[in-house]
Amino acid sequence: MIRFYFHPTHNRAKVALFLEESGLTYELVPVDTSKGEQHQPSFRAIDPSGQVPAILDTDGPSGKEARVFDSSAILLYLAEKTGRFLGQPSHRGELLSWLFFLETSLGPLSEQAEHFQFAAPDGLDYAINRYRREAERHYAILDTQLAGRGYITGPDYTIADMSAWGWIDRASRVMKGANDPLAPFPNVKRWFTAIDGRPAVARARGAGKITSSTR
Ligand SMILES: N[C@@H](CCC(=O)N[C@@H](CS)C(=O)NCC(=O)O)C(=O)O
Repeated sequence: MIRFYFHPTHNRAKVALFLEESGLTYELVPVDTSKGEQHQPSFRAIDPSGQVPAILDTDGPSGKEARVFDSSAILLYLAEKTGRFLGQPSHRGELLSWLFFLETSLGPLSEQAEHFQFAAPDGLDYAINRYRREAERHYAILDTQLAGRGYITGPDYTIADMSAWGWIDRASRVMKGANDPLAPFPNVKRWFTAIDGRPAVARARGAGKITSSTR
C-alpha cells in the first residue's frame, strides 16, 4: 500500500498520474499546506523538507516501510518498484537525463516565470523577462527532443513524460497572456495533447481534485 501525501497543487499531479497508470493501490493523505500542515512533526518525519508530494510505501524494500519525497524521486522509486514506465534499458541515460532536466531546469524556471508574473509585486520586469525567456528556451529544448518522437525518451511512454506533463499542463500560466501558449512548440503541443487524452490523466486530475485556482 502506498500512502500518498498530497495537497491539490501541480507537483502532486504527476505522482497521481503514475499511481493511476500503474494501478498500484494507494491511499490519499491530505496535507493542507495553506494551513501549514506540512510543518507538523508527523509530516516532517515523511518529508523533512516539509513539502508535498511525498509517499510512504508500507511494503518497501525488504518488506520494510520506505518514505520517498520529491516528485521525481517518487516517480523513479515507483517505476523501479513496479518495473513499469522506465522505457528500454538502452535508453536509461536518456530517461535519467530528461527526468533531471525537468526537475532541475524546465520545472523550476517555469515555476519562477509563473511566480513573477502572477504573485510578485509589480515592477519586477527584469525578473519576469528573465524567467519567461528561460522557460521558453527550455520549452524549445523539449520541442526539439520531441521532433519525430512519440515520447520524450523514444518510443515508450515513461516517467519522463509523466513529469513533463505535470509541468506543461501549466503552460497557460507560464506563458501568461498567450492565446495558444504551445503554438510556438508544435511537437510539445502534439505530445501534450496525446498524453492529456489518456484515461489515467482524467483519473489523476480527479484524485485530490486540482482546480484552476490551485494549479
Ligand atoms: N521539488 C519538489 C517541490 C514540491 C513543492 O514545491 N511543493 C509545494 C506544493 S506544489 C509545497 O509543498 N509547498 C509548501 C511549502 O513549501 O511550504 C517536488 O517536485 O516534489
